[in-house]
Amino acid sequence: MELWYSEKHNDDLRISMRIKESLHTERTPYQDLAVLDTVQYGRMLVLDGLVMTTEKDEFIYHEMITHVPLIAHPQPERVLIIGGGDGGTVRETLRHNSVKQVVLVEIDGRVIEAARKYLPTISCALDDERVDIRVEDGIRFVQENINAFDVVIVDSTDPIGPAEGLFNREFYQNVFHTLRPGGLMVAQSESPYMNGSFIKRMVADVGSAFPICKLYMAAIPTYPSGLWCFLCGSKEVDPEEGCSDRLDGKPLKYYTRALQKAAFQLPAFINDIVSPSELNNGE
Ligand code: SPD
Repeated sequence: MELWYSEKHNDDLRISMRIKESLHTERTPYQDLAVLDTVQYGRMLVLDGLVMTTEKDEFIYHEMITHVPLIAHPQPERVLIIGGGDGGTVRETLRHNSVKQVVLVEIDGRVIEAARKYLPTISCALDDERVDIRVEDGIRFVQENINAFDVVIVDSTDPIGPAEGLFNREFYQNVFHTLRPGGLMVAQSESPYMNGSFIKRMVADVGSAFPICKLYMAAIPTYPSGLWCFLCGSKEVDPEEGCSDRLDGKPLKYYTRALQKAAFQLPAFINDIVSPSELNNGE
């Protein structure tokens, strides 16, 4: 008998993947968690019925959410990751030799435990001595830690359930204050096909907290529509730029130095959703 995972993207659209085996399912205090072994994408972490990451395509999301802000910063030493309990963003952050400490604030400790057990290629850097893991609420963490980080990466789930409070103006203002002078943040910001009005609101909220607000994209096959956005808020540096050789020789599979700028070139339909005057792209 064939076993299929089916994810509902809206009332008229679902995507399905054939699975070899269900490795783990549980209800954590925050969400439904599953690890499935798929034929096409290898092992896959699913939270509340939505794909978070898979062994085969995780490199795209994790490299792009990490290296764009870290290369834009001239000397990132302290990095805060909110969410990201699977460890992929931690792994990429530690490729930057300038980084002295990574604080991972994940509200759901079960995500970390499941990733350690079932997704070793993604969670492999969680035990690095530079990593400080806190199982707590990222919303409160940024309220209580002022002027503490060079880069903040909001590697959250979708804006429903436990991550809802990571997508509003007050949260971005607190992220601004948790950053040191010259710091910048990036937040995963959903699909421009499926969530255009949500992205527009997010741009308004980040743009009200940061003087520089830029949107960039990557193609991620297992996320709804396959096209994904990331939103950057920066105090000072232009996230399209960056001149570090920190990544030279590292075994990357998606990010290139040319993409640092190219990822910010938006197609016309996104410019129709968020007009260039609402963003600083290309300035
Ligand atoms: N719709 C999926 C959005 C998931 C974004 N976060 C993924 C976490 C991977 N570290």
